[in-house]
Amino acid sequence: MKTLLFAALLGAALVSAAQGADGEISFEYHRYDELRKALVSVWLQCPTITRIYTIGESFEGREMLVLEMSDNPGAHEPGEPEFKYIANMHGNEAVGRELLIYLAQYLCNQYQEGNETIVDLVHNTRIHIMPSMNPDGFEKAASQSGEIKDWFVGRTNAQGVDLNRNFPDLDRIIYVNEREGGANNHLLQNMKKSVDENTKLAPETKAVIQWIMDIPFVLSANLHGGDVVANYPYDETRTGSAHEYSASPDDEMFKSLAKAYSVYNPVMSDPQRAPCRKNDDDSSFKDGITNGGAWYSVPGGMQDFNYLSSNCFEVTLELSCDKFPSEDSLKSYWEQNRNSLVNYIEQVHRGVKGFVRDLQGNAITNATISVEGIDHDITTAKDGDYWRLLSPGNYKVAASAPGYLTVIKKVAVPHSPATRVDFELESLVERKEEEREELMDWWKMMSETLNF
Ligand code: GEM
Ligand code: ZN
Repeated sequence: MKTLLFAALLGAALVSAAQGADGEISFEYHRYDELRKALVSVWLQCPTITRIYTIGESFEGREMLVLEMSDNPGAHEPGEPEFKYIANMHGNEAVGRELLIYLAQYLCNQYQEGNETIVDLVHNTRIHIMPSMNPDGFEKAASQSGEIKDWFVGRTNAQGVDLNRNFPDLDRIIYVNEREGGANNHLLQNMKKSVDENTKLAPETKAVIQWIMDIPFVLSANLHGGDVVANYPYDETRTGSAHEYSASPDDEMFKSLAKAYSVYNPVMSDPQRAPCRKNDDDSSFKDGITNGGAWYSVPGGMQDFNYLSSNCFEVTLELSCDKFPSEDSLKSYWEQNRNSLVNYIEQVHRGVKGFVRDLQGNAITNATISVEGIDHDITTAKDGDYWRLLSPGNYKVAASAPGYLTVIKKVAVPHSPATRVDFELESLVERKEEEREELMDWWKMMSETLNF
């Protein structure tokens, strides 16, 4: 992933950086070039805590830009969780795209003003913000003349692929594994080659898969439009039926995550809210949240792919009845969603976190963290660091790795912050050596006592 320099844009961006410094956010739509400029001006305004990079290119060659925000941009800090927001996967769903630009500006402004919540968040989290996963679709949708946009134009990428149906369908695999036994996590592990060679995967999908594989994301959200609800896994039903509650092993936590978003959005959480359209079936919506399968089954979606291929928990946020509302409504969408967007990032600091090391203090990468009663393991990252999101309660948490003795610990988890639990694993080779020495000592003692 390369850092962009944007030398040509500096002049224009410096002007907007100066405007941004007084905390002003301009609530307007950003076409591709304007999106680039807006991100660059955040970078110029907050250079010590931001970085811009691209994860790849769209089919038509537009960059898939990410603004990273952290006290140490460009690096994973051992023990610090990583978070991502992705919007505009459906190019015609424009609200999320704009909200993420405003969020980047807001976080930068608030950081500079010393807002303690934001300063803490930026110091303790690595936040990645991608306003547009489908820049080609957006340009197509935005270039329609007039205020009213077609419901579908620009939804797919430039090849006509619906990116939220284009991910490897890992739900099908997990449902077989649930019945017949098999891995309960990281299901892409032996399929990486087939992803690289798969011609059905759009370039945008491939870039995001690679991104998910490269960075130890803990939590994310995928911003959509067309309804108002926070949707959580699983998205695809077990039986193939069109509507059926499809709980994941982390159903409790996912409900809590979805609520952490909906509760601060007064429209989403309004029990009196009328459906977006008269004939919509919102019967699965409660407290502004819904299980994906209960709403309608989605195979090949990005949300479940995150959970089943990596350690990342993702929810899907539907933010507006209109997919491409008029520009003068953008400010009110920001006001509805601002606290939710910040509160949702904070959820990354829940559950249990820590390090898994050997007795010499060396990191154990790829160790398994399992929680009794939850059939979904997560794994340690490069430095042996892990983050296991959990709702409040008492748990037995085990750390294991091939060649080591498993350690199990009892942990009490409050609502937040995350409880720190480190594990030291003894290698089986060392254990065998110890046992051999003990046996030798015993034998020596016995032979001396009995005077052999
Ligand atoms: C969605 S995704 C959100 C809903 N998920 C489920 N399981 N119903 C899509 O991709 O169809 C809606 C959208 O396009 O925004
Ligand atoms: Zn969508």
